[in-house]
Amino acid sequence: MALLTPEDLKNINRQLQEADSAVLRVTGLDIKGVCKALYGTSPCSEKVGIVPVTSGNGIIGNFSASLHAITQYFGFDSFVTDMPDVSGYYEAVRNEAEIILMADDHTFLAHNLNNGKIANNQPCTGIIYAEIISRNLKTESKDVLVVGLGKVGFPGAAHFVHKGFRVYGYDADKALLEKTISNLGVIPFDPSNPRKFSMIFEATPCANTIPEAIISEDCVISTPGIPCAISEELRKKYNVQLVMEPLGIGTASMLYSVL
Ligand code: NAI
Ligand code: PYL
Ligand code: MG
Repeated sequence: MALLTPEDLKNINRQLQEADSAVLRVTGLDIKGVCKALYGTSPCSEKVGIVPVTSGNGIIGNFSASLHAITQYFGFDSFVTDMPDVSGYYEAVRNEAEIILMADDHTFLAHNLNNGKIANNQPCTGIIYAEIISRNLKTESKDVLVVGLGKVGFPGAAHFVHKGFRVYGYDADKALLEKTISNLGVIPFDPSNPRKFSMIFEATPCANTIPEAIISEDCVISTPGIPCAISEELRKKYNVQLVMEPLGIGTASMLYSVL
């Protein structure tokens, strides 16, 4: 998994507010509204225990603090444990956490201890970023391009298929593309024979994966992928509506899904 850096998480509150405005412009709902529509749940000040994890590459500066800010932003009553790892988990439960948030280098989970529901960040991120595009008010088109069909992109593509979209898919990994074609029935997209899209969902760890030839005017690009999939120059030139944020939207999706 591509790991976040402390730099990615700088000014998380401002990044969340900007993402919320972008989601509102695209869908007519804010992030809370999209989550509520998607999962049929709403937070009620549930107590969330955030447990720092030292294994693998270790603590990411700003990660737990960002989760604290994000959970507060969405109406949860959260705290970061003093201790990491198993001791931190013990501390969270002893302090009456109802939901645990914790991440190592492979898995970022939300576990609701009251109802047993558990969520993984990658599918939850793919689904919410796809849901945002599927609620695009600006076009009647049902054509969407998904770039990157990995652990975030594949569930996003599946969500579009489930919602009745005509889904075009591309991944640099040919085997993964073939698997997605046969499992989901997506239409393979050939970058050497491009066409324009008004909706693009991108989930790769690479920059500039969206070339000019596929962007239409006022295109909506929804991308959890870090770094950004499109250059600032192209974004301005095509008046692209960009939904991109490093942690909060996916975390909200996880939390609403376990309520
Ligand atoms: P993954 O490694 O499972 O999938 C990435 C896919 O992108 C791979 O299948 C790879 O072949 C493909 N790819 C790489 N370069 C490409 C290119 N130039 N064109 C087309 N396909 C290309 O990774 P995962 O877990 O799906 O994460 C994707 C991105 O999303 C990462 O940058 C990750 O950090 C980010 N992420 C962001 C979150 C958020 O809340 N904003 C949450 C979770 C992940
Ligand atoms: C959750 C993100 C989204 C993108 N990449 C994922 C990532 O960076 N995962 C690793 C998270 C590790 C957190 C660390 C800590 O500070 O507790 N163990
Ligand atoms: Mg996110």
